[in-house]
Amino acid sequence: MERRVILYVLVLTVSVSVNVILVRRLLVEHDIRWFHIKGRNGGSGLSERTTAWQESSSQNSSMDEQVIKPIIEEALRVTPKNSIETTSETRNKKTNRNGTLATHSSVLPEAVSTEHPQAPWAFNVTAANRFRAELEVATMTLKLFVMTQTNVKLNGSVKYQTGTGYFNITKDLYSWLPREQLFGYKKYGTCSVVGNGGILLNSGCGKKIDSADFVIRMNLPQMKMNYTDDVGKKTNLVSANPTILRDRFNSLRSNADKEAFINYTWYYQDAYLHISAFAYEVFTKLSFSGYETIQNAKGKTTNASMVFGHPQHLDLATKFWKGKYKIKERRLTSGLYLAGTALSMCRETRLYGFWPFDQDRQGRELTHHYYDNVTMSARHVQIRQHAIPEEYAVLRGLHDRGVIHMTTDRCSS
Ligand SMILES: *[C@@H]1O[C@H](CO)[C@@H](O)[C@H](O)[C@H]1NC(C)=O
Ligand SMILES: *[C@@H]1O[C@H](CO)[C@@H](O)[C@H](O)[C@H]1NC(C)=O
Ligand SMILES: *[C@@H]1O[C@H](CO)[C@@H](O)[C@H](O)[C@H]1NC(C)=O
Ligand SMILES: *[C@@H]1O[C@H](CO)[C@@H](O)[C@H](O)[C@H]1NC(C)=O
Ligand SMILES: *[C@@H]1O[C@H](CO)[C@@H](O)[C@H](O)[C@H]1NC(C)=O
Ligand SMILES: *[C@@H]1O[C@H](CO)[C@@H](O)[C@H](O)[C@H]1NC(C)=O
Ligand SMILES: *[C@@H]1O[C@H](CO)[C@@H](O)[C@H](O)[C@H]1NC(C)=O
Ligand SMILES: *[C@@H]1O[C@H](CO)[C@@H](O)[C@H](O)[C@H]1NC(C)=O
Ligand SMILES: CC(=O)N[C@H]1CO[C@H](CO)[C@@H](O)[C@@H]1O
Repeated sequence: MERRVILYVLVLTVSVSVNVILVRRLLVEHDIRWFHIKGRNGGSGLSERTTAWQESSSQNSSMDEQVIKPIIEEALRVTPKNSIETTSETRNKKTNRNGTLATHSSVLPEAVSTEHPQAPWAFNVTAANRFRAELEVATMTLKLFVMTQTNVKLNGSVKYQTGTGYFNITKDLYSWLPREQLFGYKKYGTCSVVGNGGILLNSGCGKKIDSADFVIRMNLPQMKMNYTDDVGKKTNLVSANPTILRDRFNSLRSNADKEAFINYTWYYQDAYLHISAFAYEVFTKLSFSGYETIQNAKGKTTNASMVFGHPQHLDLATKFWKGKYKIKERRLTSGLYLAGTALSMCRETRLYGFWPFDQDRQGRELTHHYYDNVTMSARHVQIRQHAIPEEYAVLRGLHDRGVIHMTTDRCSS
C-alpha cells in the first residue's frame, strides 16, 4: 500500500532548533564566539569546572531524593474511588477509523475522534500518575525546567545542549533569573498545550482551550482576533524559538524591530516567553537581546516576561523520549517537549492542534499552521530533523492509555 510521505510535516511547528547551515551562517553573521567557553579541552580551564547541574546533583543528592520520593509514593497510591475511568476496552475500540480517512487509513494510528460518544474517554489517573512520576524522575522538570538562581550558580557555567561549549553564568545573567522554579510539579489542575496545526482552523476549540488553568503555546503563534474562536486567547507560557526573533523580527537589530517584537507580545498578555538560549551557542546573544527588549518595555508596552530554558532539562527530555520510544530524530519538536513538560506540571494535560496529516477526518485539506496558507506537502520538505509521525504515535499511545487527552477533531459547542 502506498504510504503518503506527506506525513513529514507538521503540526508541532519547528522546534527548539535550527539546522547546521543556519547555525554556520549565524556564527559568521554575529561574531559571538566570545560569549561562551569552548569545550573541556579548549584550554579555558574547564577541567575543574562542571555544570551547575552536575555540581548540585553531586553536592546534594538527598535533595533530589526528597523531591522525588513523595512523587513516586503518590504515583503508586491507589487511584481515588471517585476518579472516572473508562475501560481500556472501550477506549481502544477503533470505532471511528471508518469512512472518513480512506486515503490515510494505512498511516493513521487509531484516528480516534475524542469527542465521539461511542468511545467515551477519560483520564486514567493511575496511568497518568505513573507516567508523570517516571517522566519527572527522568527529566526533573520541577527543578530544571527554566534556569533559576537555584539551579545555576553565579560564576558557574551551563553546558550547551548542542555541541561542547559552556557558558559562564555572569552576574548580569544571574540577576535576570527567577529565584526559584516558577512551574511546580502538578501545580496546575488542567493544562492546554496548543500545537499550531491547520487542524485548529475552524475547530471552534478556543473556549475549551482557554478554560484550562494554564495554557501553553509554541513558537510565538499568531493570535489575532480572527483566530480566537479556534485557538482561544489565553496564554500562560509560550515558547519563543530564537529563529523567530531572527526571521520575523530581523534579529532585533533596530529599535523598530524591537518595537515590532514588543508589539507582537501584546497577544500573549502576561505570559512567560520561554526561550532556549543555551540550546545552540549561536543564539545566546540574540536570546539575551530578546530578554533585554522585553525587560525594558515591561510594565509599559508589554506585560510579558522572558525566561530561559535550562539546557539540561531539554537534554534530559530529549534523552527520555528518544530513549523510551526509540524515536530516531535529531531534535525533539517543541510540541513533544512542551507536552511532556506539561505532563509534569499539570494533573490533566490536554493537547490541541497536534495532527500531522494533510487532511482532517472529513477530508478537508489542511494547511501547515492554522494561521498560514502553506500546504503541508509544500512544507514537509523543510522539516528533516524531526520525526513527526513517530512523535505523533507516541502521543497517540498516551492518549489511548488515558495519560493525556488529544483533541483531533472539531470541538462541539
Ligand atoms: C540538601 O537539601 C536538603 C533539602 O533541601 C537540605 O535540608 C540539606 O540541608 C541540603 N544539604 C546540603 C549539604 O546542602
Ligand atoms: C489505568 O491504568 C492502569 C495503569 O496503567 C491500568 O492498570 C488500569 O487497567 C487502567 N484502568 C483502566 C480502567 O483502563
Ligand atoms: C564571581 O566572580 C566575580 C568576578 O570574578 C567575583 O567578584 C565574585 O565574588 C564571584 N562571586 C561568587 C559568588 O563566586
Ligand atoms: C569563564 O570562567 C572561567 C573560569 O572562571 C574563565 O577562565 C573564562 O575566561 C570565563 N570565560 C568567559 C567567556 O568569560
Ligand atoms: C481577519 O482576517 C481577514 C482576512 O481573512 C483580514 O482582512 C483581517 O484583517 C483580519 N482581522 C484581524 C483582526 O486580524
Ligand atoms: C504596534 O501595534 C499598534 C496597534 O496594533 C500599531 O498601530 C503600531 O503600528 C504597531 N507598531 C509597530 C512598530 O509595529
Ligand atoms: C498590562 O496589564 C494591565 C493590567 O491588566 C493592563 O491595563 C495593560 O493594558 C497591560 N499592558 C499591555 C501592554 O498589555
Ligand atoms: C490560500 O491559497 C489559496 C490558493 O493559492 C487561495 O485560493 C486562498 O485565497 C488563500 N487563502 C488565504 C486566506 O490567503
Ligand atoms: C463507509 C465505510 O467505509 N464503511 C466501512 C466501515 O467499516 C466496516 C467494517 O470495518 C466496513 O465494512 C464498511 O465498509
